Amino acid sequence: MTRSMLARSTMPSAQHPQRWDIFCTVVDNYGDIGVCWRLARQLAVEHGVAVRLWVDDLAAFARLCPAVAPALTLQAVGGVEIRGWQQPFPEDITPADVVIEAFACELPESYVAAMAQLEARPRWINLEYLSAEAWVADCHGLPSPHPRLPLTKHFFIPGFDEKSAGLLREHDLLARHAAFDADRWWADQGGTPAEGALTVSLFAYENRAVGALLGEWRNSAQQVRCLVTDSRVLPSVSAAIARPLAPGERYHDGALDLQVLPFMRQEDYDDLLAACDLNFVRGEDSLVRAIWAGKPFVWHIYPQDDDAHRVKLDAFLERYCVGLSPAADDALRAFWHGWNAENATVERWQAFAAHLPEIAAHTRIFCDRLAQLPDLAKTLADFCSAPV
Ligand code: TRH
Repeated sequence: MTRSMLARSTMPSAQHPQRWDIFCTVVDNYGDIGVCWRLARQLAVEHGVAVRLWVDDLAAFARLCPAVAPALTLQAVGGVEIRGWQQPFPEDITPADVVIEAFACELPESYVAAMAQLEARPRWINLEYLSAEAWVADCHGLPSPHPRLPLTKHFFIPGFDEKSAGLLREHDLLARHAAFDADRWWADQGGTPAEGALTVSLFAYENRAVGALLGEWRNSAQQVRCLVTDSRVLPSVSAAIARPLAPGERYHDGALDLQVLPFMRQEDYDDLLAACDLNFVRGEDSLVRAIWAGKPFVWHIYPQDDDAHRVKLDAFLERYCVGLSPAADDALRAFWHGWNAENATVERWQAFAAHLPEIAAHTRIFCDRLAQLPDLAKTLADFCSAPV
């Protein structure tokens, strides 16, 4: 297969570098490939460039994009050329005009050497993890010269203001959410929720507070329709109800109506977020998608050994909570901190739930404000087309 065989939905634009390589290693979970896949598609579809996405774990990729065949080391999906990143790396690959190493994954040595041989040196980007912390403003865009070769890498850091790389957002995402037909979606999930029910999606890591949360919902005056994703939180749910639950199963107890969903296509996960009143999300990519859904959410941050995640969580809360009433602010922070504590709790759930209408209006404004910033694919395309 050659590049010319790849589908193109828009004509390449004249000003952007035309060939892009994105390298992705799947460390654990789905965030690394989730981000790279969105970026690759958006660059191809909205910026009309030829993208080659190198992924070391096609089986993980296929879970969120079932069109990917794990056994094929070369294939085209959604306008993107997908390559299995195997060892040893092929010697005959010509580096692209822009080379993105996602989340500091290490590029093949032979590939880096080939980059240095090219007359027009590629733009080399290290796409970092998202952070709301203040240091991002000082580090985003910084150059890092190679110690031996005539190459310079630039740091690209996604974030929440114009001094960062911005956030991934397709140009039509908010319009798609606005046009989303929730009634129809719920009908496909086995029935519209009871009148006045709180609808919740639950995507998280293992969490000891799940039992207490399900207890709150079971005893609540309001019906709770909870959709649990097939993720690391599922064993916590099964343990809490003392019954193994598999995708497709449903469980009723008191006011709680709980349903387990199979792991879904990435696009379908967006619909889930749009359909629910409250979304529990985790990691990086689902956090950003929850913001764009414009609904209240609770973030289970990826835990780090040195507790760096707590600083990151608070930096995000500082931005997100601006403008909330003191009572809603207190309840939200207490609940988020409890959910993320080592001995997790459901601190002030009832106060948090009581403030959901205010938090919903607030999140809508937060979403619209962030949508005024250029999205990550655009910042990247502009940066890479600027003269060196
Ligand atoms: O899977 P994650 O926990 O990924 C994390 C983070 O990226 C973290 O920063 C990183 O250090 C760690 O991995 C290694 O959560 P995240 O980032 O939300 O990614 C999940 C992806 O999976 C996201 O793109 C949404 C997608 N998804 C589906 O496609 N289908 C599903 O059913 C679900 C639940 C998620």
